Amino acid sequence: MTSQSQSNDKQEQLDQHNRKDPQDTYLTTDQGVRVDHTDDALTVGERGPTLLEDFHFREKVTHFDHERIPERVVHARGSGAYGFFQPYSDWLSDYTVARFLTDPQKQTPVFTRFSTVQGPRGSNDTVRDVRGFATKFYTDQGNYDLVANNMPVFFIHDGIKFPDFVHAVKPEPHNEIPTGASAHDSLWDFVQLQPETIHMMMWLMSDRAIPRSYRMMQGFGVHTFRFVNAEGKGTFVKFHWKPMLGTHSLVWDETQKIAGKNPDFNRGDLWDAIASGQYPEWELGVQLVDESREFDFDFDLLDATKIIPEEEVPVQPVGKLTLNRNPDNFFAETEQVAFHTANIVPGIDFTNDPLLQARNFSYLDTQLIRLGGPNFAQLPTNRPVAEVSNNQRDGYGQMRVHQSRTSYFKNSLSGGCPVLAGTDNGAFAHYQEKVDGAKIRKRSESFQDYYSQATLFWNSMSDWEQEHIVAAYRFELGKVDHMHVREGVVEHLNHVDHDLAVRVARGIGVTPPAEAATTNHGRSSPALSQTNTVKDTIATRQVAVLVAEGVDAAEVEQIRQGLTERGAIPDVLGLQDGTIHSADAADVRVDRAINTVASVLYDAVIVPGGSESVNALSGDGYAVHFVTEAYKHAKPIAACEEGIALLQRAGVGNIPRAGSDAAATDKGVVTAAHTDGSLPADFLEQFATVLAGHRVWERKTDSVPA
Ligand code: HDE
Repeated sequence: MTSQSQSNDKQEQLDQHNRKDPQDTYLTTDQGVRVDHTDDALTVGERGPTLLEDFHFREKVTHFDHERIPERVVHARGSGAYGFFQPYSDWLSDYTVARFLTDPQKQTPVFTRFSTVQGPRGSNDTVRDVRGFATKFYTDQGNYDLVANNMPVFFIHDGIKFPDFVHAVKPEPHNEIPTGASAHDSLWDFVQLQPETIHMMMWLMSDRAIPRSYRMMQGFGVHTFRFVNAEGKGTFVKFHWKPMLGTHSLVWDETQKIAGKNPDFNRGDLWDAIASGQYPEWELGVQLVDESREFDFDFDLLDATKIIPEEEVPVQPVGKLTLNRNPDNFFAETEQVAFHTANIVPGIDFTNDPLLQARNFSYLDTQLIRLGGPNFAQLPTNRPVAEVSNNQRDGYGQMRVHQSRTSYFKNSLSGGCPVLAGTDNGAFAHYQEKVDGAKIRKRSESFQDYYSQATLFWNSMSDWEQEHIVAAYRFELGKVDHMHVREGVVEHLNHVDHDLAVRVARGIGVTPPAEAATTNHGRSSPALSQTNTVKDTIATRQVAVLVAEGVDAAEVEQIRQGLTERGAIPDVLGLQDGTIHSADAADVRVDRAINTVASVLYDAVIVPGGSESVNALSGDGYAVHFVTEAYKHAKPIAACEEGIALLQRAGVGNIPRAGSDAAATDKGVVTAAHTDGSLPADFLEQFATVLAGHRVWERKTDSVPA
């Protein structure tokens, strides 16, 4: 049952109708007949054939045989949670009649599912890929789905190309390789032949494609949608989700190692944060554009390969999304949830963005095959809290028992029910847009600028972000067998930025272009850089504290407490699990043995003092590698007194120590000497400041062997 703090209309509906706890029940067949034996089938004698009349065996195995449904054709691997959305105020009511966005008293229940795109259900979490961020709002006016991604643009601008794009990015058809990766010939062949992909490819090669956590990534509705107010006036709108913990990413080498050490890294992270009460939160923001300004931009608002730079149209905060409840059952809830861009409510409407128009067809269509028939809206996670009443009947899996002898409109036999509503009692009214034109297959000229915004993105990146982008292009294109494909991509990059093209070309055996194909316009949008994200919290950061017999117990306790108070999660890792002892025989609880984890699963490392402990750790290859690898991945590292020796052993450079030149030391390496048996007061504060910045990007680690 739902706890009081998580209770809302949706949870009460699930409590009443759908949750099933096996506590205090007998094992039965699907027909409710109690079963006394389920380990041996009914056979003729102890060694004879199995009998057809064993209804329990046949039902059990038949059910099992049918337990798989088609996975999503894209976004197959995902993870979801329930929560609520609450607006800050009613300021949006001038623009939209959607009450869930305008009533600050109202908490609207939601279900959000995050996903990767390319890989199958069983693939790794930390692949280079776009992440889905789909939210179903169970509003009083019906379900509204905001089916978003963590990147604000898309690969193509017309949905008719979507099957081509997906076929190109998915594992290649002859050998079904690679899984969960875009580094292969067919994707890059598609890219070099479809330059509208280039802006999105910049995002995909950036660190946005390897988020540290679903809780630390932005979400974007991508398309220009439309708000409609009480007077029927429309306003263009772009939706943004901003994570309260900031937008942070992993390092590419790290992601590949995590894929082996913990393929469920992002899914587990979401689950654990919610289970421990550290609820993830995002702020919903909107960019609003008056319809009179439709043609005021140097790109087309209907082109989903373009952003509206935040510096041109600010993102205005609307309210907050909080996820506070994990599902009870992955299949029933997360696998069966069905999103659809056309699930909209009064106050929100579409535009003629050709990508959006195609999606409005695709999502309903795909649910019919995936969920096996037209009644999937009755499944528990999909069911609206708003009343549903219509003349749609029958079909596979009909759960309702409709009463009355009519299932048609108009009728007189059932008093005309269900009756039509008007806008005064909440009916949806389509926005009245005048459209006039010839039937043609031709995309507007205003969609044809493929490079300007790719250049804007590149110009907005800090040095370290640009380095990561160049390295990503080199890695991906370095996996492409066909040289003409590599060359084709470099040619496009030369339209984005000459320096970018030259740097990529040099790494992949392509002759660098002699001169720029287009002059870089020099504009940038600081909001696009992760350098400018939230950096004032260490909440939920995982910190490894390395210990062995003889560790300074007081320090471990101080570290544990200091980090926990700041919302971080210390994990005390020992050479073995259980309880160990300090030099003065105090007990130290080890959370887990170091060889069951790896540095790539943590955000930072601390080595407390204690000579015996540090000697033992320094003699253990796994512990030494742990520190070296964390250093390589630009993570904050701290050591107390004797612990500094482990950093030296691990090859950590520029360690700050008494007498060392402060300017030459590594800002991300924090050290402390004991003062009166305890850590200096500012030690953890200094460490927390570095950790809040996520990584120490200015650290040069190319020569670190890990
Ligand atoms: Fe999707 N997309 N998509 N997509 N998409 C699906 O629907 C599709 C696009 C997105 O957690 C499918 O239920 C077309 C943009 C998310 O269940 C399918 C086009 C954006 C999810 C489909 C796009 C998205 C999907 C597969 C181009 C970001 C996962 C299974 C016209 C704004 C939802 C399903 C979940 C899933 C079609 C482009 C986001 C086949 C045809 C742009 C987050 O219907």
